[in-house]
Parts: sequence; structure tokens; C-alpha cells
Amino acid sequence: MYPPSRKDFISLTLSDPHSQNYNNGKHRRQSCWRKWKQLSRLQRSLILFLLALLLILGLLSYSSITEHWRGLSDQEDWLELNDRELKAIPPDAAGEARGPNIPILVKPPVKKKIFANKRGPPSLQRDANVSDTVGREKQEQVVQEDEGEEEEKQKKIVSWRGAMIEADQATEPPPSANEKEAAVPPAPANPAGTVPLEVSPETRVRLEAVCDAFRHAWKGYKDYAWGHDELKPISKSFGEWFGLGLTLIDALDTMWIMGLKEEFAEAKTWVEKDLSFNKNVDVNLFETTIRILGGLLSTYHLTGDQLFLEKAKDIGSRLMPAFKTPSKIPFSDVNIGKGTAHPPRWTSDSTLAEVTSIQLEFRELSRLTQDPQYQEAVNEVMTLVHKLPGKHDGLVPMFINTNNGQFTHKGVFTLGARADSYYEYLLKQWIQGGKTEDNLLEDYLEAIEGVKKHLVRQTGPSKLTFVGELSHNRFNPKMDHLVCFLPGTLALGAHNGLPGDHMDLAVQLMETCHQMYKQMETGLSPEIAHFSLQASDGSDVIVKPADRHNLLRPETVESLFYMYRFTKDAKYRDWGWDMLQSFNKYTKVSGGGYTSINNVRDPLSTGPRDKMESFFLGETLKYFYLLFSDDMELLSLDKYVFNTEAHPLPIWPSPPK
Ligand code: DMJ
Repeated sequence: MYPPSRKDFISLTLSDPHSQNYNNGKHRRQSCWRKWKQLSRLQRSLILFLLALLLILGLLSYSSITEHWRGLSDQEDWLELNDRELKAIPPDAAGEARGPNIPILVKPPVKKKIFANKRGPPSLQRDANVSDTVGREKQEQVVQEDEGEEEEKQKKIVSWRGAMIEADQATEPPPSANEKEAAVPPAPANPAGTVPLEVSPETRVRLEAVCDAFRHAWKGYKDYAWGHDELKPISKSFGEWFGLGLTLIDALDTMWIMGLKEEFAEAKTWVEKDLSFNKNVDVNLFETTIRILGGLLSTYHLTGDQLFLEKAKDIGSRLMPAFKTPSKIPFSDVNIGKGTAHPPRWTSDSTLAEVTSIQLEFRELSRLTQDPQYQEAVNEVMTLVHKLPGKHDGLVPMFINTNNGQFTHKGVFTLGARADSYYEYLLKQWIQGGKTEDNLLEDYLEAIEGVKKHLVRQTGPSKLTFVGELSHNRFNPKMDHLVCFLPGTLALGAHNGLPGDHMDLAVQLMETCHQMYKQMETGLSPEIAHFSLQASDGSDVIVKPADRHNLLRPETVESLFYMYRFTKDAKYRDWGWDMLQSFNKYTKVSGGGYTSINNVRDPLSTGPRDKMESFFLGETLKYFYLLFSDDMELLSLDKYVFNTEAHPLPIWPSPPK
């Protein structure tokens, strides 16, 4: 006799008392038994052997499943602990819907090695005067020595579309693993002197030049715009946006970093005596968050002065009404006196970059205040956007509706205005939270692949790599100066263990951003550049008349700073030095201040715009200073993450062991 077929086998082993006719089932069971009796001993043994085998396999897979469950519940324990003790709940989205390409969340790696516990302002931590790169190598060596193979296995592996990435702690751990200690930094000593004595003559000249530029800008602000939002240096007056001393607050940490003690002290007195947020005024949620909340938080961290934390709490809580929308996507505008919020008059949409680039600041505010409401509100936005349909290979539309939470104006994709810092904050939140929030990493990696696929092209004449825009499947070779944040962000990702080709792209884009300055007659970049795709001897960069202005923006010097920190290639400093000369030559206003200009192509008629943006002091000059500084521990990129307005915030301590 042949062994029973699979069909017979099923009919032998299955019966269903809940089937339509129970009697039929009973009958079938009796006939099954008869059939079983009719089988030879060999056949019966074979069947019993197969059943036993199935049982053993079942038990084995049960134990591995329960182990997996145990792993997950361990992780949940950790989350709860983290939540309880740190009130910073980075991986709240852990375990959310995971498709086949979604990274696997494992427990954070346990590091036995205890690193030097450096506290106080970075400028005082001279004992570790190593570069970010050297620091990383050193750390890896130590980790290798101290951690066995077992620990190696615990390194996080994340995958995105087949690319396996070891997201290990490539960076130095944050200053302390003790959450409470980290939440309340000790008051540091006085800021460093303006220029450290031990620097090379070239560095000294460059740092002094940046400090001179700052003092000149500050002089104009102090003389003609003190306590107001912005200086109008040509008319020697001021402009008001929110009426909150925007330039002064944006510049606080820059002064501290440069060691400009007197200027810092007088600004602090103004914050103490004159700054009030109890005003019937509409402010933009994003701008107020990145410039004022970010500026106050970073100044608190650098100085340890409670005044700045109190002010940060005040403005942070006054911004919260923005999140009271049907969709939880915040409104663009808040009246910080009345506690009401609304979208712009002409639409119920918010700008995507604006609602997704306030997270670093609100999350940090929650950590410092132990009040979760801030980070819950901004994390909710990220969770919604993460799940939202309408992305194009990770690229996001520029608007999102505050009523229904859906993307609007779909089909237009840019790394420039209205979308730029969405991408920046995906990476930076992941770094801030200790590289544990895999949804952020996944979205970032997918977006960069989308950028490479849809937006990166090369010019015809000189093969310059640039990032264009996509409008309803039509490629537009247009790049905002704003996009020049991208080389720095890509380099930061690569430094934190992301793919090496991100760094390759960063190097190429950095060259292009440099060319956007170099090829202009004033040595200053236009606000928007178009690129030639035609193979010809002509120019790579084309500037339309309406795009010829320069607003003293920081993005290129920001990226130069990252590129220099990670590569130590002196050319990045030299490029920055040329840029600073051009700013001094064409935008410096006698009597004090710097001005935006209308035309970077005409050195004889630049057309001063009579406006000094607050980010010139908050960002542009700060990044120049950090680019030229030899002190790699001055705001180490392994300890701080810069918000999109160049305000450094600490990378959170590692989760509890
Ligand atoms: C700044 O306010 C921020 O850098 C923002 O992300 C973009 N715009 C300006 C600087 O250009």
C-alpha cells in the first residue's frame, strides 16, 4: 500500500464539530478510525513519526517566538523607564506598522565602557582636544577593546531597501548618562576669551575678522534698533516683525561662543528687564520656535543661567495653542498674548517644513521641564507625516492641511523653501534622541534616495552636481540657496554611520554651493540659481534677474563648517574666508550693520535692501567662527545638534543601562 496522499492525510486528521452537519462529522470520525485501523503498522508508524516531528518543530518555533516577545517587552520596559525618568520619549513610534523594508528596532546597545564625564561649556573641555573624526576613531578603538563579540551583535542594524546600515554609536556618547544631571547642566564659568591664545596666526586673523564683523553688526543693532526685531542699517532705523527683540535673542549664543562678554551682558540685561512675551501679537510658530525658543534654550545650556530657561518655558507654553487644530497639524500663527491661533488668512494649510522643524526645540523643552506636553504635540506631527500617503519616494509636498491633515499642492517637490528643514530635522531628531527613533531614520534614508533619484543632476558644461525641483514629473534645474544646507546635513548623517555615498554627494554639492558664490561678480551667491543642462562651453550657473538678491543667508557657510569638521580639508576654510571678504566688501554698512542686497552680479550697483536679518548674527557669523576655530571640542558635533537656526542643543544622554 502507498502511504496516504496529503488529501487523505488531511481527511484523516481533521474534523469539525461546528460544521453544518455535526452528525456527518461524527460519521466521518468513525470512518477515520476505521481507516486508521486498516493501515499497516509501517504506515501508522510513519504517520506517528511525522506527527511527532511536527510537534517538535512547533515547540521549537514557539520558544523563539516567545523570546522575540520577551525582547519586545524588554524594550517596552525600557521605553517606560525612559519615559518615567527622562520624560523624553524618543522611540514612541517604535513598533509601529513595519513594512518589509522597515528597520528592526532592537534594544539600545549596552556599553560597558564609561567615558570621561565631561561637563561644563565645551570651550572649557580642553582635555579632549581631538577632532570629531579622531574622537570617533579613538572611541571605536576603545569600544573594540572593551566590548566582546556579544556586544558587537547588539549593534543596531537598520535596513532600507536592501542597504544595511550599522547605526552604531559612531559618535561620542553625550556628556553624561545620568539623566537628571544632564537635564540641569551645571553653571559654567565665564565664556572663553575672544580668540584663544594658542591658535595659529592664520586662524587668529580669521577669528578676529569674524568677531569684528559681529561687533560691527551689533553696533548697528545697538545704535539704531536696540530691543527691536531687525536693524535697517541704511536708514539707521529698525523693522518690527513680532516685536520680540528677534536679533538680540538670535545672537545671544553667538556672543557667548565668541566670548563677547560685554555685549552678552548687556543683551542679558535686556532679556531680564525688558523682554516680555505677554503681548497681544501674532507670531509665526516656526520662526519663533527656531529663533526665540531655540536661542533661549541653547543660551541656557551654554550659560547654565535659569533666566533663559524661564523665558524659554514662557514662550514655549504661549506657542502651544497652535496645536489645537482638528488634525493636530499646527496653525502657522499664534497670538502669544491672547492664546489663540490661526492659519494664514488665505488658506487653512500650513507649510510642511514649518510644522516639521520645531521638534528639536519642543522636545528639548519637555526634557528640561519634565513636562511632556511639548514633545507629545510635536511628536504627533511627525507620526502623522510619517504615515501620510502622497510622498514620492520619501519626498514630501510643500503644504499640509490643518483641518484634515492631508498633503496639499501635491506633485511639487523641492529641497528648497517650504520643505528644506523637514529633511534636516528627520536626521537631527534621530541624532538628538540617541539614534533610537527608527521611523525618523527610515524617512530620512528614503528621502535621500528620493533626492538622488528625482532631483540630483549634473550640469552640462562642468559637471557640477546640483539638486533641482520636480513639478508634476517635470524636472526644473532650479536650486535655492537654502538647499546648500544639504551638504552639511548629508555629511552629518555619514558621520553618524549612514552610507558613505551620502558623503560623496555632500562633497559634490558643497563644490556647487561654493561655485554659486565664486561665479558671481561680487563673490556672493544669488538667492536662487538655475543650472545649465546643455553640454556647452557656457556657464553652469544662470541667474534670473528676479533671483539676484542675497539676504546674508547662512546655508553655505553652515555646510562648510560641517565639511571642515569631518574632513579637515583646508579648502573649505579658504572658501569660507573668501565669502567673508565678499560680505565685508559688498554688504557692510558704514556706521554699523550689514545689509541684504539686490544684485550679486553688479559690484558697482549692489542695491542695498536696508535690512539685516537676525540670522546673520544667529547663524551666518556663528558658522564662520566655528569654521575657522581650531577647537574641535567647541560645540562638538558628537555632543550637540544645531537647530535650523544654528542654536546648539545637547544630544540626549544614552538610555538607562
Ligand atoms: C533661517 O531662519 C533658518 O536657517 C531656516 O531654516 C531657513 N531660513 C533662514 C536662513 O536662511
